[in-house]
Amino acid sequence: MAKKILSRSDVIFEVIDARIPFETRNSVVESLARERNKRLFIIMNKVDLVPEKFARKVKKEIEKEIPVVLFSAHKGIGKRELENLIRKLSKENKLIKIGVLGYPNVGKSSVINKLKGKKVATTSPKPGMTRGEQLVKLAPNVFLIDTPGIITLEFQEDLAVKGSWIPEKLEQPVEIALKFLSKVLEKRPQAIKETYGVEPSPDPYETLVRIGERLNYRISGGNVDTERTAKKILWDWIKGNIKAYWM
Ligand SMILES: Nc1nc2c(ncn2[C@@H]2O[C@H](COP(=O)(O)OP(=O)(O)OP(=O)(O)O)[C@@H](O)[C@H]2O)c(=O)[nH]1
Ligand SMILES: [Mg+2]
Repeated sequence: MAKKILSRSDVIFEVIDARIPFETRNSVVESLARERNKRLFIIMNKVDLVPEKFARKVKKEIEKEIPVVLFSAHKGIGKRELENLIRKLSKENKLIKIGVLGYPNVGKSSVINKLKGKKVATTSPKPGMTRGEQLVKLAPNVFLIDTPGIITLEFQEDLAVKGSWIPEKLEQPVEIALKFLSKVLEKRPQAIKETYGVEPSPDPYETLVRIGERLNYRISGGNVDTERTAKKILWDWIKGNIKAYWM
């Protein structure tokens, strides 16, 4: 499907999640764009969830290779800049189709809705919302193509940390939440306190238990329901409730 959409697009917008910009750069999208000689731009969405300084630093780094627009579909940041870019691109072609691609849940449909100025594409915190492709007319000669998220061949745990996987569908949510927590503990432990009001422990498992106690998620007998806690943590990450980010 990625190949089909790529060959039909004149330009590619690769949407990434500003919190985990490098992890959400999609190697399938980037290599296909390169192979087929398509102009590629990175839309770094959800910049409302990271400090401006961090976003600028990432932009500078990625722009060694690919132009980047800092964007927030929620706050409207970067809308003007992206509109100008599209206008410029559309002057070069009579008719222009822009394929909007990227991992699940990075906000592809939300970016399209923001540009369109109304809700034309369905969005949801649930990864895998967009199923088929959808052509959205932005101007008489400009079309955006909304697409389902593209995942690459990688471990389920890595996809889960990218927010590309529905937590309920994970085989081992606890292990995956621990992997995610260890990343947060390394990069921005205060996010745990901010979100859950508990002190993080250097040990991810202990941190998970503290969060479960605070949420009062228990199994019969009184112990913490680690599985339910794990899923809640992963959902909070997907929903942008945990303010962590890393390069
Ligand atoms: N904080 C924040 N959340 C956003 C932003 N853009 C999208 N989201 C949220 O991210 C989630 C996914 O958005 P979608 O637009 O459905 O993402 P998508 O890439 O189309 O997802 P799939 O169709 O599942 O691949 C939703 O809960 C959105 O509300 C943004 O700029 N900031
Ligand atoms: Mg979508």
